[in-house]
Amino acid sequence: MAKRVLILNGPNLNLLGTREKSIYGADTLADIEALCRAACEKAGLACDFRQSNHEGELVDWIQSARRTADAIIINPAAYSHTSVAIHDALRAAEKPVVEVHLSNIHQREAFRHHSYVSAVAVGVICGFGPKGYTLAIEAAADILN
Ligand code: DHK
Repeated sequence: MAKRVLILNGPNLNLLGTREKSIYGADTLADIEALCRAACEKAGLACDFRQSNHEGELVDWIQSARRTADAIIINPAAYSHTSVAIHDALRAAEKPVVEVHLSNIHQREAFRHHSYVSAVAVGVICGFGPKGYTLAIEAAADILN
């Protein structure tokens, strides 16, 4: 059976394509989902792609991943910089985590330089736009195989 990867997207990423295009690019979240589905198919992984603006919903999905996923790829968006709850849920999931950011968060405002997720991630990819998701899928496939 194919290994399963849960790809989570945090708040405001539903606005991609219309939001601060000079930072986040012109691709919509649907474009990124299509990219991820193609990359997962190529890597032989089953893809579960989701977005929420709500911290608790993301925590619920991460908790469910304990039973339903083999790896988690997450762009926590603004919750990267604030959420101990998402950090704790990812730690409790005991699955490999790959963190993705579209932008290079280290080039931006100081409040974006720290991520609570990075401490529980195998690795972090930032600054490569949507390609970061395909790099994360390749990394997850390497970890799982
Ligand atoms: C997306 C966001 O919405 C921001 O809050 C983060 C991240 C960066 C990104 O680059 O994908 O600071």
